[in-house]
Amino acid sequence: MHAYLMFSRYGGKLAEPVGFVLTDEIGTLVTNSDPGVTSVWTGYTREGYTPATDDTGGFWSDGTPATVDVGVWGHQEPDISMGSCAYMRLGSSGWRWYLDVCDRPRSFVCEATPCPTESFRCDSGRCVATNLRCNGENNCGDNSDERNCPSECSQYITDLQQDLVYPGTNIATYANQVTCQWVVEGATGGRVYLEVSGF
Ligand SMILES: [Ca+2]
Repeated sequence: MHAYLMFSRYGGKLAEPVGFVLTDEIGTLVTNSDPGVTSVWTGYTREGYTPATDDTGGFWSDGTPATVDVGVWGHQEPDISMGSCAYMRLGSSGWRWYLDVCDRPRSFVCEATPCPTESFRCDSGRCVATNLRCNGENNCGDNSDERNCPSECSQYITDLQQDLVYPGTNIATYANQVTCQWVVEGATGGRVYLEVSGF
């Protein structure tokens, strides 16, 4: 869990053991870099997950939804009663994916390098200084440093359980002639009712 939190805080990503082939290749990389390592944390966790319609969900280390189904190797694996964090272990039949309690000390394997302290990871993977985020300039090149800024007009809205009014108390008045991009994401099949009352 410490690895998971550290990576998500700095925009890194622990390896995703999606399927037999990828998991085995990750395991080979680990073994080649340090032959003494026979188990490593990977990027899947169920910590903080609230089962809704099924009980197989969780998250990758970048916060995106995942499911234990994607990396299952054998019948009824992995056993989700064993813990909430995923690790890979080298056994007689190669590397396999298991779940364990999250606080055990263990090496970990990443597929995206975390950005240094005081920097922000762009969607493109590039790192820019934290103080360039939400400064009104496109420093990332893909504008990802200017999205979801509390004081800017661009917003990513997912909580559609209730009526939302923008600008509300949580969004500042923005300057004239700025380009705003609002992304509204709701449940599949749902409808978004948008009303513009004035500019
Ligand atoms: Ca910027």
